[in-house]
Formats: sequence, C-alpha cells, structure tokens
Amino acid sequence: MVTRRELLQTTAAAAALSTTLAKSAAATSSTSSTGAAPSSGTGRTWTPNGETLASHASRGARVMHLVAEEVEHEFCPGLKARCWGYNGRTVGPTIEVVEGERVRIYVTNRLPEPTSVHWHGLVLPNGMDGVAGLTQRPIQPGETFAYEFDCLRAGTYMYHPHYDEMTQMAMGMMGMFIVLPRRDPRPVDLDVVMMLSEWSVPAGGSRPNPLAMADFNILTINSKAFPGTAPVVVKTGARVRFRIGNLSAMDHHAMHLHAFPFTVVATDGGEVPPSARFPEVTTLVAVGSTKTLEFTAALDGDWAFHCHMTHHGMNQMGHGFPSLIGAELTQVKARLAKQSPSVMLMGEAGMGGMADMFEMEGMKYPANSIPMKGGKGPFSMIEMGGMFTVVKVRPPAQLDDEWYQHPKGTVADLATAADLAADGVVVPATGVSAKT
Ligand SMILES: [Cu+2]
Repeated sequence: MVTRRELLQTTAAAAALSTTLAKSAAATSSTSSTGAAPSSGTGRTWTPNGETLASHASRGARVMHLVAEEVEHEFCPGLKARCWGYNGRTVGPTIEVVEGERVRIYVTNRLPEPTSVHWHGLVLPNGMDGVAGLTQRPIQPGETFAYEFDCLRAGTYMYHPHYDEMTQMAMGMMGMFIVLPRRDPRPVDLDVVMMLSEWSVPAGGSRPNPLAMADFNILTINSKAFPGTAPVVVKTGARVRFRIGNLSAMDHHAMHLHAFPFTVVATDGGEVPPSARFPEVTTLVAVGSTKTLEFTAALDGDWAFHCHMTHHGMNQMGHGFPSLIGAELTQVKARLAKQSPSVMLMGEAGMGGMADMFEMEGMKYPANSIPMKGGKGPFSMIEMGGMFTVVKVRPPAQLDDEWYQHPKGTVADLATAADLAADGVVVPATGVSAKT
C-alpha cells in the first residue's frame, strides 16, 4: 500500500492535493443540487492545480485585475521553467462570473513586450475583443488597460493574448473564463475546469521554446504534467462536469475517460441541443475550442482521464532516436560498457520499465528534466505522464487521497492452472518469434 506521504510526493504538491480534498469535500456537502442562483467569484467551479480570480463589485460591474508577467513554474516535481502567465501563475486564474453580469477587467503588462487579452467565445463590443492592431492598440510594457463588457451568455470560454500569439501562448499565457448560468439546468456535484496545452521544454533547459512546431514534449492539464496533476476526487454517484479548453499551439486532444460514458452538453459556441447530444467515452477538444461534458461517477475506483494520443501521455519523450525494439544488443552493450560506461542503451524490449529504472532503481534524471517520468501506482509504476490525471470515486466516508482498495477477487492477476484447464485454454510453449 502506498502511504499518504508517498502519494503526496509523487502526485501533486501537498497544497494542491489538500485543496482538491477540501474542494471535493465541499462539493459533496454543499452541492449545487438546489440550482440556486450562484454568486460571483466564490469558486463555484474548481480548477485543479489552479485558482479562481478574485473579484469585487464596484460602480455597476464586477472588477478583476490580471497582471501579465514572467512566472517560475513547476510542471511536475523535477521540472521547472521560467514561463509567462498571469498573477504569478500558469495556467492563469479562472475567471468566474454569472450570466448577465458586467465585468471590468484591468490588465497590467509586466512582460518585456506588448500584449493584449482576447476573451475567446464571448460576445462583446468589437473594441473589447482584444485583437492588437485590429481592435485596439497593444498594451505596452508597464501599461494597464481596462476592458469592460456584459457577459450575456452562460458558458465555458477562455482568455489569451492576441499579440505575438505564438510566443505568448507557448510561454503559458492562457486561462479559462466561466460564465455561470443564473439557474443551472443540470446541477452537478463537482464542476471542474481544465485547460489543455503543450510545451517544448528541452531537458535541462530553463524556458519553453516558442519556436517548436511539432515536437512538443510536455503536455499539460492546467499547466501540470502527470504525476503533477491533482486527482479529481468525487463521491460515488456524483454528477460531474468537466469544462475543457484547448489552447495548445498545434494539437487537438482526444480526451478519454475510463468507465463513465459522458455527453458533450456545450461548446464555446453555446449549448448543444439535447436532440444533438450523443454518448462518448473520448471526445476531441480542438485547438481554440472548449467542450463541456457531463457524467455520473457511478463506480468506485481510480479511473484514468487522459489524452488518448499516446505521445501526449508521456513526459519529455525524445523522438529523434532509432527504434531498438527487437534489436540484439548484447555485444554492442558489452563494447559500449568498455568505451563509454556512462551511456546506456535500452528499449530493445519496448520502453515499458524506463520509469521504473528512474523511480525505483535510482537511475538519475538529467538535471531539471522528467524524461519518461511516470507516477508511482499501488501496483507498479504508472507508465504515463503528460496529459493524464485520475478520477477517484469513493463512498462519501472515504473521500481521501489513498489508492482505491479493490474488493477481494476483483483485480486481474495470474490465471491459475486449474482455471486454464477447466476452460480448455492451452498456453503456447514458445513465442511468435520462435515460429518465424
Ligand atoms: Cu493530446
């Protein structure tokens, strides 16, 4: 059994995790099942590893302040970089308002270059749309601009710069913008906000590389790569909403939820009419779009939620190597051991087990890097990283961060000789390679 301490070390930072638990606990006790009108800025939604932007009422509007600036960011224990974000963080704080509210959002630029903020998906006056050059002049370093508009439609939106977009989004400048309905048509127990993005961070490097166009090696949910992503903890039978945005540079993400079919109920274009909804277990969240999906967490367990593109479920995977699968390396390794003892060849039997070599056998990661890093699971290393998190479904009395305790006899394990014989299954004596 993995202890709580180990889990804290291997998943999220302790603070993030305790936030998860507090939030989940709150979600189970003070659920929104009454459908009562929410109040703004109360953190009605939950952004794992993130926070909700503070706001206050003033002169007929809800007032908020974003500061665009350089931030020191940890993607996952073992990898930090100088990124750009808002209010000391990437992903930027989630803006949460109520349908019909007027907002006045101040944006201070503390970057070394101009910026602007586009309110993606919101219907607003043209001059508030934030496209530098087209609808406003850029916000120069040191300046503070004011944006003011009414949030007319409930929904899941985003904000991001519309000046030097390629650089600024690759450096981490993005956030979610949630407009809550006055009365939720389908109240949920937990309303989760996730921003997907992708980065190119060279191993040992100190900044993301905005010039990358194809070889992204850090894939994130709310700017965290597994095992840095906070788990989503909910009670058995909870109604759960995921509001997912994607501001990756180049990739759409096929987000896959284990065990629970879900329905996409809205995009950033509005509600999907009930007649057009259909059940899915994987949905593509295209670059520059949001999808809002809902499901019932009907079964206890630790369930994976991840991008199904396999290179997006890896950490700092290098792609410039020849595949060694099936290669006979005995002699090469012996020679290499004499000539360059520090170089290690591996991968001839596949790449599983590399995370074990780092985590369990004490092999050292190069400084400030997380190549092939996975998370410690209750049975072995979880050989995934990147855009991956765990939905933990528990009876209300056991809402904690421990691993799921499987009922006896419900875990896949070695087949017994008796079962094999009883079912007439004969295990071949040799593998495929021996026959060819
Ligand atoms: Cu993906």
